[in-house]
Amino acid sequence: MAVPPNGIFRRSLLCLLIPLLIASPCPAETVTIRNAWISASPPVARATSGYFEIENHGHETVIIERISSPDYNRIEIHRSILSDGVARMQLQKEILVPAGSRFAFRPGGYHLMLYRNSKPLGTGESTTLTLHFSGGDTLPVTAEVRRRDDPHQH
Ligand SMILES: [Cu+2]
Repeated sequence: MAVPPNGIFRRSLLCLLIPLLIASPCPAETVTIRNAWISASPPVARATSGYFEIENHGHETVIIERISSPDYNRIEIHRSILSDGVARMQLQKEILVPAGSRFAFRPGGYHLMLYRNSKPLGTGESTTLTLHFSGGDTLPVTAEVRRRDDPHQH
């Protein structure tokens, strides 16, 4: 990302201070996150998947550029697709949520791929997913570890 870390902090502080009356709202102030969860994984698995729903109440498109977590080295945004009858995952650069719309990460569709850096979290434990929006605004979200009902869905 082109924005240096201190630039991110400056922008985030601005987002706290600037009221929503002006034309350039900060994404963290205009979105609602629901149902954030991470799929429970066996101890041998290096990666697991995560999901949430985002609703953009604002008047501008919100762009999720990156997601981070203290419990995972790397989090990628993937999309599951069927190509010639074969399930594949496509790496996504960013997620666009137009003004007034919702976007859902869900099994079998868009999902987060989380590569852990320590022992796997158990069912009922939770972690923080931090959403990084274009412009530098960030939003921490609590995601609970749940069992996935359908084991082949990804
Ligand atoms: Cu994936």
